[in-house]
Amino acid sequence: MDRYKGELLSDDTRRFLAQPKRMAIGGEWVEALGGGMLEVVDPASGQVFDRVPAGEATDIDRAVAAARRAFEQGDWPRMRPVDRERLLLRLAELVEAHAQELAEIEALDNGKPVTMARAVDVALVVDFLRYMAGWATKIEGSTMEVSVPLVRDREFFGYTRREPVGVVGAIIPWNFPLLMVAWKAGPALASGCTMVLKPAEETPLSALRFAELVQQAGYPAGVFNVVTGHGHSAGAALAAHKGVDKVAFTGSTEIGKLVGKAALDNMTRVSLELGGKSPVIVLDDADPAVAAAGAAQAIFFNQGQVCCAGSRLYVHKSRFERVVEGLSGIAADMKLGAGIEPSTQIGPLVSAVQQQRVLGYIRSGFEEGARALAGGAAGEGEGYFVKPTVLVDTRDDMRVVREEIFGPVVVAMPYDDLDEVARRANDTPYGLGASIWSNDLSRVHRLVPKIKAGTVWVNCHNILDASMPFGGYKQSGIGREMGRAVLDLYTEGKSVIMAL
Ligand code: TXE
Repeated sequence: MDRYKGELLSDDTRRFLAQPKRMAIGGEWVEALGGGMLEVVDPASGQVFDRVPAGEATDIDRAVAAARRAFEQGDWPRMRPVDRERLLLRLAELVEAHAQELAEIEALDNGKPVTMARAVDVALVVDFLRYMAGWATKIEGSTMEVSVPLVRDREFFGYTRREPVGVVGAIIPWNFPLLMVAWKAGPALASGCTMVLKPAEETPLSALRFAELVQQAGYPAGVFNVVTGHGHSAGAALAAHKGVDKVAFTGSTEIGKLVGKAALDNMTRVSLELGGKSPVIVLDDADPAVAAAGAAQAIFFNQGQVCCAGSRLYVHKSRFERVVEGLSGIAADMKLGAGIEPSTQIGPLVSAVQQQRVLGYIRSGFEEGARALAGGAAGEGEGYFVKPTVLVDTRDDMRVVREEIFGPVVVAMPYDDLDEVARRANDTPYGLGASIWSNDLSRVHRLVPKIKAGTVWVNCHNILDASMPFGGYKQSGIGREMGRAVLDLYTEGKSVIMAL
């Protein structure tokens, strides 16, 4: 465990790692009632380097009760919108001040390159919290002219209000642990909700550190609670809890369906951000070198563990050889290593389970006739590495083309014409993202409406901005996070009609 004491870690991170981990419930730092603990594993070495409480249903009960109290009593419900804005700005400032520490925690816990964690994950968190802070004072209703045919002799006045939905139960995955905390906490805290967060069992650390910063920013006790624990116990209890008013879930489509059903059983509002199999479509006018670099970034960013990763590459047949060659060259040159090493470009996958899942997909591709132009195997060493992999000779019916792999594996296929590629791009149960690579504006604009995906990028991929709604068509989910759109998920509409 020398790595964790060595020069690669800042003093702040070492201090955080050294302290015993407890859950944040009602302003207190508590152990799980059942006393259980979860081991936190370093994906670069397979070694356990920390432990967090294994919260269960009873812990969820007390966290929801704390969130309910904070929602209905005390300072939070009386707080002015401008004060909620000030608190969120303060929180953003604290995250920014601790950017390096948070990036190091992400790199250790998830395996992702620390440089990326700082430049992308933490930077996006800061931007998003600031963006949501601005909305706290801009949650508005409208006034209406109400006229009633039956009662013509009376005048009416109507207006709408948007009220915080209440207690939010947020369940998040391990691929962007801190960013997913912010995607749920930003709108919840801006709109006046309180929340209980259940981070992924693989990556609980940054959520706990974030909870400390929430406390430091001055939020009232019980507004933001964290219960660490397993999905099948703590997660399932949160999704089905009658005291929760809104469930916000990001994760697999399979679990998303369970969570959605459990929430709807109580008619709890629910938003789901789920899996994807996003196409990257290269038109015949695209510069092959630019397209190859773009396709590499689309799939290899975050080791391919991105819900909108560009995992299916469709290249016009006139450009196919050159783009795929360029992409394979980039893949072969990428430096694998521990996320905490500053020179690492590709870290390990998050867990042994995920590594085996991804290697299993690669094997199934080979069995069905695919060929690897790069990668195709585990990386060296103890960690859960998978080499960046480019598969060709794939057909549309293969599992590697149809199913979400969630690793650094892309399938590359040639196509003939635009109608064909639009049909094949849409031939998937998912619809989260897509990118089009071309400078031919007319054809790009004709293609965009045909693609059934929540985000279409043109000459870029995986670009996110706080102001741009993000979410999926089809089995990629329900609802849009970020942008103005997210406020609808965290507020309830009320129509007020008054007879004058
Ligand atoms: O996800 P899960 P897993 C996809 C990706 C990956 C696969 C499996 O393809 O290979 O899912 O990953 C909590 N009730 N994505 O198993 O299980 C769990 O504790 C309530 C895509 O890690 O969906 C965690 O907090 N909650 C995805 C969260 O759900 C439950 C990101 C996500 O875990 C639960 C992650 C239950 N019964 C995986 N079971 C994306 N779209 O970004 C688990 N959880």
